[in-house]
Amino acid sequence: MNFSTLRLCIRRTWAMGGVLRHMDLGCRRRLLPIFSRLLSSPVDPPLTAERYGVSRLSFSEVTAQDVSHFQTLLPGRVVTDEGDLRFHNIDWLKTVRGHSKILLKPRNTEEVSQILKYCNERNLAITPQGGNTGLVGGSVPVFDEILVSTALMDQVISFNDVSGTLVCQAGCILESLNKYLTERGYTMPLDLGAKGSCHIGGNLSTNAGGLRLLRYGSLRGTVLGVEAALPDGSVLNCLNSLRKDNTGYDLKQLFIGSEGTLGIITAVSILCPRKPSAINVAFLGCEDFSRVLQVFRLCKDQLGEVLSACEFLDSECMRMVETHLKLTKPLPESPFYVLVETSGSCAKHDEDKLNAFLETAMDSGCVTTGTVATDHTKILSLWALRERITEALAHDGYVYKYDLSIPIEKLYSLVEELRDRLGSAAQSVVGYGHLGDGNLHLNITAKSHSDALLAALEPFVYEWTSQHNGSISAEHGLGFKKRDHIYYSKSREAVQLMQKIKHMIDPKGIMNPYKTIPAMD
Ligand code: FAD
Ligand code: 2HG
Ligand code: ZN
Repeated sequence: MNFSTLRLCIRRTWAMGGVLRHMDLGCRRRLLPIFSRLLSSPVDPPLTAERYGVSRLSFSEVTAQDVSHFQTLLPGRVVTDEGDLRFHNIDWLKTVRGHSKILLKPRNTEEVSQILKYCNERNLAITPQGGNTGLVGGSVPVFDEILVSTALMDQVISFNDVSGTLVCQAGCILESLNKYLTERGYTMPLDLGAKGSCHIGGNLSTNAGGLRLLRYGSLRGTVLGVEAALPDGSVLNCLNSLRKDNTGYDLKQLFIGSEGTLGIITAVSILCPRKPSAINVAFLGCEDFSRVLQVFRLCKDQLGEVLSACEFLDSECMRMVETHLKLTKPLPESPFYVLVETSGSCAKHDEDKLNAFLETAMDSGCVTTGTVATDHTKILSLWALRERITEALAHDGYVYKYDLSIPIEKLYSLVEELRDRLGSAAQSVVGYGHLGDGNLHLNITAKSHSDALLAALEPFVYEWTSQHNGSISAEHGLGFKKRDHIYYSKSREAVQLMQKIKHMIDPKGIMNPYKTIPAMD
């Protein structure tokens, strides 16, 4: 089938499938966490300590004197009301719950430093919190840790419109930063479904990957500098704006991906690319996963430098977004879908390349159906089918979430094996993710949490991943839920060195305890 025939089919498909819902995605993203909470069960998850049988470490408990100290330090910015704390004690997935009695809202680095110094002296444990969109239980307390929120640290400090270097406070919301940059002809080098709520400090602390990693690389490359308050209250200023700096150890890397266990990131310097002026999205249907892989290979061959994203989802994911979010499938039913995005500076050039790619993909049979969008609203609608899967799954029941790096040729095999293994014990087993990064998001849903289902999943999923030379966390981190599984991806020696680093920077262990790094033997 040539491309003009494809276009015709596409038009017909649009007509048959009905018009995609046009919506203000920005607005929905901002409301996403609130809606999800309102729409799903009002029942809180059990306390983490009870469900997982964790023992509290010997930290001090917050006293009335501590509260009044914080009220003097942060007038009007200390939250102690149980109702107001509820959102902050429960994770986005509603699977873990702590019972912190206090949340602090500093405005600047100095205040964060004062909080940490005081807590360290008093042996009070802390959980740093950004947008609370983390998916591994790292952003909420396990017991009564003091919550330190970056919500009021939301100022842009500087932007250099020649180099594209943005320096900002850690609490800036990702989507707000992107808006700020768009107005100046630039864009953020990362994008994710939680952009309306997550903070840039949270993004760095989890080393978030997201939808643009294929094009712009990981935060380990685009972040130029970090400022962080350490547990003893001292401030580490590595807020560099240089692209090249080979003087000694690169300390900012310690804070990227450390999930709040070493200190609190207070400011960030990040290199931002120019906003591409031409964007196209193709949404394609494939008959099986081997054809999905052929599409990816073809994308790299024929789209090369303009390829900016290559994502995939299976038909179960499509069913989820149709059922729970009422999104409309823009194509006839296919076992797999691939979303290909091109971004560049010359619309004609990119369109020619995309057309040639689509023609080859159709002629070779690796794609059976497809649709293309060049206008902004349609592009957003197609992206919503991929970006909103997490949200749709949250409406399906209790979600067991795995975020795995797997050699690409085996990326989908685990999903198939699990379907056989679990049978009717699971409501749904879905696979989707960042095809271009070799990152599978494997999600299993069930009516409610069940120890038996968990036992069927773990350690099976981790063992399988390790045997296939994968990683048990590609981009979400370890947090509370995956901490003790680190050994599937890291050697004993590597974990021991991490423990030593943690002990050196945080000898009392007050920073986000019970998370990320297993306790020393
Ligand atoms: P939080 O959830 O508040 O915190 C995450 C961790 O970082 C916690 O351990 C916390 O203690 C620590 N932390 C937060 N701020 C600081 C700070 N300033 N200093 C030190 N530690 C801190 N993740 C991806 O990688 N890719 C995706 O594509 C993606 N898509 C998502 C889509 C949806 C709908 C949702 C709900 C989540 C998604 N996530 C994704 C996961 C999540 O959004 C990211 O991990 C995000 O980076 C977390 O940012 P946050 O501000 O919400 O951090
Ligand atoms: C995504 O890529 C996020 O959509 C979330 O990383 C993945 O919910 C998930 O499993
Ligand atoms: Zn992801």
